[in-house]
Amino acid sequence: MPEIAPGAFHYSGFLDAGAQARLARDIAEVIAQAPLFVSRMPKSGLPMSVRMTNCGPLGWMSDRDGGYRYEPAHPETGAPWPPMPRMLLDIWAELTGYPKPPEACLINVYSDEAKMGLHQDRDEADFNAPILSLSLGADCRFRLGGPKRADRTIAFTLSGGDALVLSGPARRSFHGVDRILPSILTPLPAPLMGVGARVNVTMRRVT
Ligand code: MD6
Ligand code: FE
Repeated sequence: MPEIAPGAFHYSGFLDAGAQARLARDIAEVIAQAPLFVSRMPKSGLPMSVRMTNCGPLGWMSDRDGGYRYEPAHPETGAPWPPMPRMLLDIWAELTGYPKPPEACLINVYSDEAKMGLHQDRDEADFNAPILSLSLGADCRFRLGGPKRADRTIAFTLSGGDALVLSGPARRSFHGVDRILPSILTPLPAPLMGVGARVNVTMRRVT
């Protein structure tokens, strides 16, 4: 039932309201230590519409000259990323069963107008490890395709509290966020209120 395409698992309502509030508190603490920043597209230098930060040993970022990559420290403060909250490590173990812990956790913050173009997560050395995402706040229209950009896609609603695992054949599938759906009725839990409309965290193995 949660397998929406081979290797792609959508756990609708995985986090109840209490768990969403605890995750929001953990993410607010990460943001307090590692402020949100704006990554830029390689070459063009155009800013992405999401703001981001990271926790764990490595963090994902992008800028005009260095391109997409993982770094051990925040691009603006120079400080190492804060540790990954226990709750995220536990959920990784529960949903992926992968024998090693995630090395990177990217936190993306969407305004009502933000989106994320169709992309593959391929800056990691290990494609055998799944990627696990958790969402908070507003619903979004999420699009999932196949290993080639031109492959047929499906679209579905990803809501606050949902988990999504891309593993096996879906690990290399193109995916993106078409748009954030109206957020008045689905605000981010208290400690994140006002930061944006939607927060998504993705945990990965990198090396
Ligand atoms: C987002 N998610 O939900 C963007 N990537 O805002 C992703 O890019 C993503 O949800 C890999 C695996 C799961 C994901
Ligand atoms: Fe992705």
